[in-house]
Amino acid sequence: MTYTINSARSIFPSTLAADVVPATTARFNQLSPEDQLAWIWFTYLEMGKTVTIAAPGAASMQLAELTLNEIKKMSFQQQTQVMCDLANRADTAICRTYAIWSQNIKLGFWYQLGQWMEQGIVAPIPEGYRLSANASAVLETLKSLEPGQQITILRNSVLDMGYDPNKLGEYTRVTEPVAPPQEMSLRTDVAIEGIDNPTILSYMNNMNANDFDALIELFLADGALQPPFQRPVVGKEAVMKFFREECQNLVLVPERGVSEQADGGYTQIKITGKVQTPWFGSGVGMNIAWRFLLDPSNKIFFVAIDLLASPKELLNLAR
Ligand code: 45D
Repeated sequence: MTYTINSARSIFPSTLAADVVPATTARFNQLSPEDQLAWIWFTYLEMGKTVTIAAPGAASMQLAELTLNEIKKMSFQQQTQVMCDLANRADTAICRTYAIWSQNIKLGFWYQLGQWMEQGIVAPIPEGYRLSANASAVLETLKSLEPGQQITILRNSVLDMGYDPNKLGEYTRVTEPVAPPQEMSLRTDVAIEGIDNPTILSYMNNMNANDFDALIELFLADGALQPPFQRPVVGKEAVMKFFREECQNLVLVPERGVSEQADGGYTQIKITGKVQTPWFGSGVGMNIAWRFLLDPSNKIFFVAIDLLASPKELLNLAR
């Protein structure tokens, strides 16, 4: 048997992903725009008790600066309208600008608005705003989740905002500049209990060093990478674009793994461990599994990254 991307997606089928994340996001998306904004605000306050968001790099803020300054000059009423438009995915100039920003620029934009809301520069959520019963129920669900799951839901709510980019026709994404890879002398190597496969170790080490040129060479030309709760990104070029746009300054802390022969001389390897995002640093360790399928020449044909259902899943290396 030879593998397809589709069949590769179901290696290590007993891996339990945090399905509560897309389920909660779907419930959030049913709320009214006003409720969505207030919900995010209360979530942000709630999470602020235990974790802090790190200020984004100057480069990503600069790309949102024109829009931020425009909003800063508006009346409270206009500002509230802009935020509702974004939640509503309306067709406005700001919603169109927002639509072509990369993930980190969108997050940086809201980071700044959040700061300004706290400082009274941008319209706050009205004093005494009462969430609808549905919104309160979604907030209660969120409170019961692990921090890694909470920040993923918060991120989803931001990424889904703005005008639908699929309706834009042709456009060029606005993305942060890519920083050079970390200098060799500063790099550290991961150690993974049960794993000595050089491709896997290089994957982790190159990602941690932001060395995407070396990282992409570990993949087959038609290789694929599947981020949590997403469709696979297929082909070296698309995967490289994804690395450059969304993977700068991640910290991968793989802990243990299992490796076994699969059909046709392939090798399947499952690794579990933690991942930190630059937005929350070591304050939030997400529980992650990587499910790799390597071809007979030890190149990556497929890798899925899963956000795990619970810390218990870190020990699940069953086939
Ligand atoms: O509307 O091996 C206000 C891959 C109120 C690559 C607000 C990976 C109103 C391969 C509060 C102002 C990437 C797949 C809004 C590994 C309002 C690989 C603001 C995995 C919106 C390991 C809200 C990486 C704000 C992973 C400021 C799993 C919200 C990375 C900010 C995960 C939310 C990263 C932020 C995550 C969320 C980052 C900053 C989940 C960041 C989340």
